[in-house]
Amino acid sequence: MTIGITCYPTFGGSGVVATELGKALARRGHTVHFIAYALPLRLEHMVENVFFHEVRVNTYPLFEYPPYALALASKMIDVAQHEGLDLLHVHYAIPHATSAVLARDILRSKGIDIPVVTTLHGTDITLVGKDPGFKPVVEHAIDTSDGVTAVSDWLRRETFDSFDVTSEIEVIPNFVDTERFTRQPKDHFKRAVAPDGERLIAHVSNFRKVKRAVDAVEVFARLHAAGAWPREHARHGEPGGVKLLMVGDGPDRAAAESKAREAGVWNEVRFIGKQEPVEEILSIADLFLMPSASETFGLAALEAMACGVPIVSSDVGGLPEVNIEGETGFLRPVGDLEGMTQAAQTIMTQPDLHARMAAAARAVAVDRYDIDTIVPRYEELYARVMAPAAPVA
Ligand code: GMT
Repeated sequence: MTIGITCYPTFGGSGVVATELGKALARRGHTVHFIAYALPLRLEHMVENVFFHEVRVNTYPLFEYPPYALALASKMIDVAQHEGLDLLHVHYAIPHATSAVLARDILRSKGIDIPVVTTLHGTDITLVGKDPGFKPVVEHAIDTSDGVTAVSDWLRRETFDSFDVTSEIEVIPNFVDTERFTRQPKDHFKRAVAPDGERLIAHVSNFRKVKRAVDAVEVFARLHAAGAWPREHARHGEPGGVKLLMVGDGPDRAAAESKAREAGVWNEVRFIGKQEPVEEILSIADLFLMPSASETFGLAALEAMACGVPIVSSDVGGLPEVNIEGETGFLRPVGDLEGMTQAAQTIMTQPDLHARMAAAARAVAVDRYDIDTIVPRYEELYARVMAPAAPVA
């Protein structure tokens, strides 16, 4: 198949999922054309059968707001016509699904039939899409897409609860390449961030408000202040000490840094910015903190789990589908910093429990969310939406 994929290229999990999907489809023999305003982050090395088409919006003095959605639709039409697309798959409804539906309808008027698949990811449904300024447009885009997927059962339910839509929505969860995301300790890296053999707690996010990165620092500070972990382990002859790795960048980074200073743990927290390949960092982590206010799936947690890292996360959205309470980690209510601290302490102070959760985290990632299990489900959906409609009897 020749597939057009549109996503946000620079920010967040939906772009990561779209890019990894495109690369996997290309490895499986399809041709993939990315259509976006910049080269997607994880597409930095171009791959065979993968092409990139940049959307450029012409500026004009009259346009206080550049009409990106229209420029994107025009580019989709252009790529569909010249590259012979069989299908458009857009990630994140706003405005991608609307642009794709418009492009499809214009192409149809030229005798070219290209179905549209829309994948709902997160705030396109839980936040931005609900805004009355977008809602009717999002509903139209969902109901007129030829196929719609959601990344978790929770997101599917939430879409039906919050929007007046009747389309079928298929749950195709996010996935991880469990061969790449696996425990492969990088000693040089571990030595650099934990020279005295400290245990490592990791938080990876884009530091938007919804990620509550400040909570990650606060939980760590409480854990550190409790001091139980280092003393316990020192008694068993293990090196004491624990450090927090804050990976990523974004609006709340300064607030998280201030919290680390105020809480007196500045020397124990390393803000290492955006880092790729993230699997090398996850590989040396002992625990992953995801205290988000909202999370439709929690791709960063899944990537950590694939690397054998237990999770302490908030109990919100689709996270309980990924992080299984008591098995792969613990879930606590959003903002329950004491609960999260105790959960982290429980895992870090009980080596047997830690080992069991680490193994279960890896097993859940491999058994339920492996790239080779999930990507064929998209191929099946593509085949279904491309099949000609059965004639009416
Ligand atoms: O919805 C967003 O805020 C953006 C989106 C993204 O591009 O990062 O995030 C969502 O999609 C990810 C991939 O499907 C999910 O893993 C994240 O849980 C989800 N983020 C939120 O729901 C906040």
